[in-house]
Amino acid sequence: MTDDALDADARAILTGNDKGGYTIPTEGLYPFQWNWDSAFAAWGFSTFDADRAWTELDTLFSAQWDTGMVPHIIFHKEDDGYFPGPDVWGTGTTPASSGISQPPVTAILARLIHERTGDTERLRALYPHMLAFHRWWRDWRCVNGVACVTHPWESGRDNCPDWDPGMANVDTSGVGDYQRRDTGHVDASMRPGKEDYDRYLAIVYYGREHGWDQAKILHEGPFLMADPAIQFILIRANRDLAAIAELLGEDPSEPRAMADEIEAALPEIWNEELQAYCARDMKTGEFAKAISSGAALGLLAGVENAAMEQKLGAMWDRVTYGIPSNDPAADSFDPRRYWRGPTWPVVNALIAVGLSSAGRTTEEARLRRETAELIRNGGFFEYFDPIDGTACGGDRFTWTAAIWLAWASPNAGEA
Ligand code: 9WN
Repeated sequence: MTDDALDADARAILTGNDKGGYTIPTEGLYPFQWNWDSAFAAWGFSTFDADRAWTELDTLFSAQWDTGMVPHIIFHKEDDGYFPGPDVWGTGTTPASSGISQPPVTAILARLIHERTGDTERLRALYPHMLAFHRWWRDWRCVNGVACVTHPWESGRDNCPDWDPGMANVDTSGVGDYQRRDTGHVDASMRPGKEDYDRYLAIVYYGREHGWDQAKILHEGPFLMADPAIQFILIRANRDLAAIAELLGEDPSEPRAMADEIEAALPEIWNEELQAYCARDMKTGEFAKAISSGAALGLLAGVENAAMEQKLGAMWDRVTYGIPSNDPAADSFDPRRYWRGPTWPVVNALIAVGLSSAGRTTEEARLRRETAELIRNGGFFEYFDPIDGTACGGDRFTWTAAIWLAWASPNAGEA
């Protein structure tokens, strides 16, 4: 397929996955609206339909809780094809939604969408919602500036070895039987294992049993780990929100202060042994055992650290295509099993946004070339084996199509 034909196919994927104001990540495997997937979808739409791009974000924020949280899944319509569905989450919201969030990339992408489309009024309408979302992260997920997740799904990097220390202490004795749906759509060898799922559910049940009481979940819940990716995303997202505030004539001091506070907490997640910023269990202090793509998102935040860059460079050089989700030198590396090794085009795109901002054009071009090769050879799949490029997970995937249009395609223009 030529690049022009790929552009056309990517647009067809976005419009095909459009369920009316929101897109699903892919048919079958993920039949609802997902938080960070939608932010990427909006970026993709902005290359050919500005109005539809902003609508995607408006629909996402229409499910925002009074607390400011934007849920990780919004169950607009019933569908038995996914587990756990709304009954399992039991949040009682309208529209039905899950009880946790996902990486807050909306401000980063809304700023890029605005640069492309110039729709200041649509951005203005979103601003207070994005600010409330960032405040929620500050109040309910940051511990003295260290950004944490209360469930691996909240990180968006579900079964990354980053979460192994915290997951090991999750009690699954009350979980009982359940029927997974994901392995009916894609090969089980590419998905998280049964033990992972038992623990995912144990954490969900805790939230439901405690009425999604945020203080309870943060201070007494079964899982609380510092997430370097969210730490870096929040630094960048708050700086972008401050820039948006300035553009709109609003006061940028609050998002700026949030960025500064989170950046000042970085020493808390510095792993001396690995010479990198790492996931860390906030209950035990234990660090993750390997460097992950979470650390690579330091480039998105513009955090400079020579020792870590050297480690990240070595990790990148161990594969052929893109930044791997887990270091190939680690025992836990598995090139096709979900977040334990494969590369994700969306994560590569986020890293590239940071490289572009820093004027690091050679590395940005390499990352773009490698990601484009994966898509040209394998199609618009969810993720890829970073060594041989095998396409994995769901096909005709919204966010892969979106980042092709907005970044990886030679016709995309600047990230
Ligand atoms: C749980 C939709 C989502 C992504 C996540 C990815 C995966 C869900 C799952 O799919 O997570 O949220 O059931 O596996 O890990 O990043 O947003 O594409």
